[in-house]
Amino acid sequence: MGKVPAILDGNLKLWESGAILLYLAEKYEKKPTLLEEEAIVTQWVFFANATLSPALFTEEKRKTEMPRLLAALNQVLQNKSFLVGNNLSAADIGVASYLYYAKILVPVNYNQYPAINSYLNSMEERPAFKNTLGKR
Ligand SMILES: N[C@@H](CCC(=O)N[C@@H](CS)C(=O)NCC(=O)O)C(=O)O
Repeated sequence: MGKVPAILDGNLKLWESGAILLYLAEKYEKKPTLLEEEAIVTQWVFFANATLSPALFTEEKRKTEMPRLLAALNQVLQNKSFLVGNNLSAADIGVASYLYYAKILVPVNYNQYPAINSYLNSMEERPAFKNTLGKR
C-alpha cells in the first residue's frame, strides 16, 4: 500500500501497525493469558487506529470528536500506569504512539487532561520509546 510501518519477519510481510503490534505480542508471548484481557488489548489497538487517530489528525474531528475521546481516556487513565492490567501491552504502544505523534505533528496538547499527560510522560521515559519515537 506504500505505507509505513511494515515489517518483514522471515517470509512474512506485514503492514498496518495494529496487525504488526498484535503479531509481535503473540510471537514474543507478550499477550495477556486471559482471553478477556486479550480482547481488551485488541479493543485498544483497534481504537487507536480506527477511532483515536482520525480524531487527532482530522481538523474537523479535532474540534468535535477529540475532546470527547480525550475526556473519556483521561478518566480511564486515572491512577493507572497502563491501559490493560499492570504491565505494558500492545494497547499502550498503539494508543501512546498516536497521542505522541499528534503532540509533535498537529496543534494538540493534553494540558486539560492531566492523567493523559502523566501517562504519556511515563511512556516517553521508557528506553524503547526513546529509541524509536523519542528520536523524532
Ligand atoms: N493505519 C495505518 C496508517 C499507515 C499510514 O498512513 N502511514 C503513514 C505514515 S504514519 C504513511 O505511510 N504515509 C505515507 C503516504 O501515505 O504516502 C497504520 O496504522 O499502519
